[in-house]
Amino acid sequence: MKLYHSPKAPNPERVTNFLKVKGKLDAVEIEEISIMKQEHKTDEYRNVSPFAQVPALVLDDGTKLTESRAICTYFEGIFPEPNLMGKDPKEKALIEMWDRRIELMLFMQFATWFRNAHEAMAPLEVPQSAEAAAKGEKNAKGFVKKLDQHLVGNDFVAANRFSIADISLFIACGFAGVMKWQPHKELDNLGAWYARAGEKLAG
Ligand SMILES: N[C@@H](CCC(=O)N[C@@H](CS)C(=O)NCC(=O)O)C(=O)O
Repeated sequence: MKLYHSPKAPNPERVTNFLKVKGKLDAVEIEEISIMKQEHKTDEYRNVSPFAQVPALVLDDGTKLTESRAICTYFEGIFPEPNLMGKDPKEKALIEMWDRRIELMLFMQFATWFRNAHEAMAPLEVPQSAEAAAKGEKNAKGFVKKLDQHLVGNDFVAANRFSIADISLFIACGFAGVMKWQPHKELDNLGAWYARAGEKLAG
């Protein structure tokens, strides 16, 4: 199977870090797609990913998976250990709940801010909107404050153990630096969690 990856871009990094924690990075052939060079906009790549986004996973039978969480669900199924998406209905629901919140209330909001404010994104976000950027920034920063409170007494984001939700949040915190924002350095509980999650990701 082949994974289309853009190093440093947060959604692809969620998938490669998920695989890394599983110890299975070698199980996929990786092809790098440069978003900055707009390689994801070619007809050839659109044939893999109709929305021209990275990551994408193409299975050996030709099936195309083009949502990072769906790709992780597939990897969780074929590489069950260590479990990262929940072992029973309650854990699965809690982990999905937090991972979706991180995706919708942090990733999406941060992306709106970054794409509408950063000069490197100008060719991809036409036209950029200062109003949209301000809204995304406010929403992302508001969510992270709530998350910091959630982490009082919780070592990890969901179900009292390391999971895909921690991987998503860790990647988001690191990527926030492109807007000179380091939420884990501003908020104490998030900072302590960042150190714990970093240890798990380092193996
Ligand atoms: N919902 C998708 C989002 C994928 C996505 O937005 N990927 C970004 C990189 S982090 C991308 O391909 N951006 C290129 C563009 O928007 O032109 C997923 O989770 O995989």
